[in-house]
Amino acid sequence: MTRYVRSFVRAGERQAVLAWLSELRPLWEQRWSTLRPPPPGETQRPLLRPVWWLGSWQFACLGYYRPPGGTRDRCVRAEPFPPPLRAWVERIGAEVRSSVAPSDVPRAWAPNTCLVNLYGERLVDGRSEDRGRVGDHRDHEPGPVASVSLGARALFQFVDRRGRVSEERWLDDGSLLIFAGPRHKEQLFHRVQRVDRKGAPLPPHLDDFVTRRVNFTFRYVPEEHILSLTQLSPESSADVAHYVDLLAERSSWWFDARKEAGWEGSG
Ligand SMILES: O=C(O)CCC(=O)C(=O)O
Repeated sequence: MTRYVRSFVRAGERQAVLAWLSELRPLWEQRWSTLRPPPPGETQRPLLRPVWWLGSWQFACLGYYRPPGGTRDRCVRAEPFPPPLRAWVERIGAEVRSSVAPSDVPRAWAPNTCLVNLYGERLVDGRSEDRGRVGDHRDHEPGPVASVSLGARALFQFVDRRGRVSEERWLDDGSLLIFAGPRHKEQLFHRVQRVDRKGAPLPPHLDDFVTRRVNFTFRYVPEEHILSLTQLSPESSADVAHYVDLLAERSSWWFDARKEAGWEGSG
């Protein structure tokens, strides 16, 4: 099922989220470990866009959370949701309870992880490259996913495994989209086909990226699969140490987490 709420974000929340975004220095991750060869047939590449995770961080090089096989060493505890996002989570919970069949909502489901995706143009050697898309994929966290959009509208599509469009809709500024159930979570893939070029840039204002849309996807990862830095295997710790150094430069929460783990200077 899907449920779309056109005007979800309230004016005060919008201001508070824009203020939070203006301080954000998102991370450009590499898709694969920089210490081990990529899987056969894959080549190392940066992600298309910079990201930030809240609640728990799923580093691309650790392979993202992918039950049932990929649950160990995938999710690392990250900084908590800031107040305006907590308000969204409360209202998302109410929307989920009123619109999603209870059989599609795991008993302990509560959004405890949020991926913040920035869409726009990357500036490379004075040229601008459009980064307003995401390729076909599924979100493997159990239960509903709730997606809140700010800025330029995006064409969001559900597609089959051959990439044929099954459903599509424009996600407007300030909207909420919830998707849940076997068809939209397990059978179909989803993607962002393009992001409008209209509208003023959004924060953060970065040297090499002009942001025109920010999307927040709220997900649920079972608590037992969210690890502190010290619980990661030695191999995974080595893979993410450099990123944790960068996060510690950008966030006091990560600075403290790195210190608590005794990781200073390990990346
Ligand atoms: O930006 C969007 O609307 C969707 C993002 C997405 O597909 C994801 O975070 O998995």
